[in-house]
Amino acid sequence: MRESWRWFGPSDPVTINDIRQTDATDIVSALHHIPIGDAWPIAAIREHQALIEICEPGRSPLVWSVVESIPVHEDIKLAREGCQRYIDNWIATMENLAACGIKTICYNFMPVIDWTRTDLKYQLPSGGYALRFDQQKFAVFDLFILQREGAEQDYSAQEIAAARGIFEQMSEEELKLLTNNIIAGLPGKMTDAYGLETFRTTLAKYRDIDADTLRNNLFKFLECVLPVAETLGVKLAIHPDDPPRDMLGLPRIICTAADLEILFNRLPSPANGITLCAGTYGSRPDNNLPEMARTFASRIHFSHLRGVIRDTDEQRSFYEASHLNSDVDIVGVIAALLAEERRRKAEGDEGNEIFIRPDHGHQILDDVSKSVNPGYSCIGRLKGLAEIRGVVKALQYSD
Ligand code: DNO
Repeated sequence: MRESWRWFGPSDPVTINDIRQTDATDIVSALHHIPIGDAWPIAAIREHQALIEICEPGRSPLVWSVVESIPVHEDIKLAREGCQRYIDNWIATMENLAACGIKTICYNFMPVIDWTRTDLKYQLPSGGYALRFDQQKFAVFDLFILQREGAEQDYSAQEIAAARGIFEQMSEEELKLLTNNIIAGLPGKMTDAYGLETFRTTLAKYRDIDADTLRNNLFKFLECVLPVAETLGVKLAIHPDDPPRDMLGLPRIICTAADLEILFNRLPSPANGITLCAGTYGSRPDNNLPEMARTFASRIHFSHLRGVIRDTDEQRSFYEASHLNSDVDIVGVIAALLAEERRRKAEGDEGNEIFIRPDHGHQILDDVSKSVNPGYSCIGRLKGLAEIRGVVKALQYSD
């Protein structure tokens, strides 16, 4: 198991030398400054790699091992005429990364929005802060701020009334914040930031795209990408849709074990793999994470370890809990990942380790007064990593 840490590049308030002090060995990063749809040139990849890998003699080395993510242009998701150009660019990026030795690639196929939360500073009983997704606030956005055509059909009369009540209580400031959280996107997002009007226009492009169509568009994309990935020895790791269900009238197709079965039955290529994001899949009560980790073990190249606690009365709402105390059985997931690594080793595939990273951390201690990318605090993530590391050691000891 390789301990990795996400770095957003030179503007990340958590520097490479800070990360070095966590004792993580691998870096997860991307070229966020290159416009979505363009190919990443080798020179730009090498420049970023040098920022990560060149260090003073005697210091612990860090390696850029995982890309999170190469964004998939909306035209590919929509299978629009002319999208082949973007697929070719995506493949060129993958080839260039492989030429630089970076061969584990996370990506996602979420239309229009990437990962989404309604609250970025949800206060915990400890006084620290977490990220939260609140279904009622999301309904406020959808029904009363965005005023999406047909939105009322997606909510019960009771839900609409509750959302109206909340909307009427919210200040201008709060409404603006909620809107920004949803349409401006969160760090690491692989979609553009929108204004309300462009957001509506972009959503409208998906009017005729249902889940089957979107799935077919993913297959068309992968049919072009997988053969090249196989030749290059690249492992692709699709990230689930977060939160894992349809939203804003958009289909979301990587949400459950059943979705993954469909993907692998259709495209069994060994290059076709997943990012097991425990927190994302775990925000649905019908996903059993240790079981998913065992079922799809050979497909897991990368894992985001974190947990969520779902509201008891509204299971679609959740907050990001501490890494080990949540509704997600992280210890069970880690045990399954370690078992898979033992299997790979026994079969002679020793170097094929799983990259894990402590996903989103709380904002605690010095994080609170610093500028922090939501979810990507230093101390909060380090606490998560330390807890995960403890579990790994304990499980390895008892083997
Ligand atoms: C959130 C992340 C996502 C993820 C992309 C993967 O913290 O897990 O931003 O990086 O959606 O493609």
